[in-house]
Amino acid sequence: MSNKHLETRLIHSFFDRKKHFGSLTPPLYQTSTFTFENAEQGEARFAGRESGYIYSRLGNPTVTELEEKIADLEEGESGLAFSSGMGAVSAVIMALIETGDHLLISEGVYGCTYGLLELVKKKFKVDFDLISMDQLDVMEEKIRPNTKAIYIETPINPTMKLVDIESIVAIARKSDIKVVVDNTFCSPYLQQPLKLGADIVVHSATKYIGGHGDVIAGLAVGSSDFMQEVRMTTQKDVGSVISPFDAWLLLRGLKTLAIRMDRHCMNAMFIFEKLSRHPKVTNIVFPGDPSFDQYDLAKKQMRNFGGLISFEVEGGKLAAQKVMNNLSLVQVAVSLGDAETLIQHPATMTHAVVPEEERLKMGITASLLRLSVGLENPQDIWCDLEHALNLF
Ligand code: 3LM
Repeated sequence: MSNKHLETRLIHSFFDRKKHFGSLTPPLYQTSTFTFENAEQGEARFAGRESGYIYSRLGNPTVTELEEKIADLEEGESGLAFSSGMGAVSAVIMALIETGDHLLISEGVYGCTYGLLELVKKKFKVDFDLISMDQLDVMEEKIRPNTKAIYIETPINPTMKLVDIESIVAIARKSDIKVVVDNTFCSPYLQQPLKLGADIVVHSATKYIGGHGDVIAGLAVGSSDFMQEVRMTTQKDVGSVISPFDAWLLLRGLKTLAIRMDRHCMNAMFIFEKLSRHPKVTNIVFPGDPSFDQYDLAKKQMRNFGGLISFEVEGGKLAAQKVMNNLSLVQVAVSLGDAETLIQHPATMTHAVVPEEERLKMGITASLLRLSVGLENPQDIWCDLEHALNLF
């Protein structure tokens, strides 16, 4: 379907409606297993001589529809769906590494991704270096013969720093190093890392792709060979598969991704302009800020600037907590990309697991708040934020 615009591809399906009574939306195959016509057919399917479904951990038609759709949207060869974003991240990382390997990681990643890296370091002796991705010469120096992959987020959760995907890919290409991009903050509507040369894209689909705060899920896209390896090893045998119902909810969420993202971006720009003029806001990071030092990069690799803003208030943790406690419309919650505007305190919430020294190097201070601007009327969001800031 790649010859149509992304907005159209988000809505239309791959399945053959004629085979499903003309059903407009993809049918939900809420089944754990699939019956065989006879023993021989079961044997042939297990042996791979005959295609067809066997058991929903190995594949399910509703899930296939979602996997084909995300591959199409990211313009990759093959997609896979998982029971969470961490399911996608861990399956991809585990498929890439062997004991003794080394990884380069953007200085700043989601807290549980950092936790996973610490775990594989301890259990499987896979070392990693956190690198400030704007120092490309330092990065080249850190590449070892056993470096398997460069894993980045852009924008980085929650510091909103960007990583230049094309520059990273150029360095990785000099050796046989895979580039993995966590595209959660953008969704394929705002950024398509594979088109910039990355090898694998992962998503927490819990966020913008689901968009309604009712699903925990993950997605990954890459070459057919690599995704098949993931499917048959770190997904099938480890077992982090999405339920058919959650896949169906994501297919529903995707239909409105483009209009939701446009509104998230518009609202975030409005809130950024207000927040940046507020005397109690001491620092603000938003890729759409014309004075942001990566503004040109944001314009180059993103379609628009996204719905997330991070900002600091004077007075450290207590001041940040007071602001959160003074809000009433904006909800104090982790996660992002939902219709509701959400605020959280990364140092004590999403990134609490990262040791303080690393956290500060990443730019996650005690004063930092992360705002996921929702779909409400932006005046109402600002009214609530302004009130909370004025009160502390
Ligand atoms: C959060 N983030 O509030 P799930 N990659 C990125 C993410 O932001 C996340 C994941 C992967 C948040 C979740 S914190 C307890 C809540 C960039 C999740 C993992 O497994 O679907 O949660 O995705 O920043």
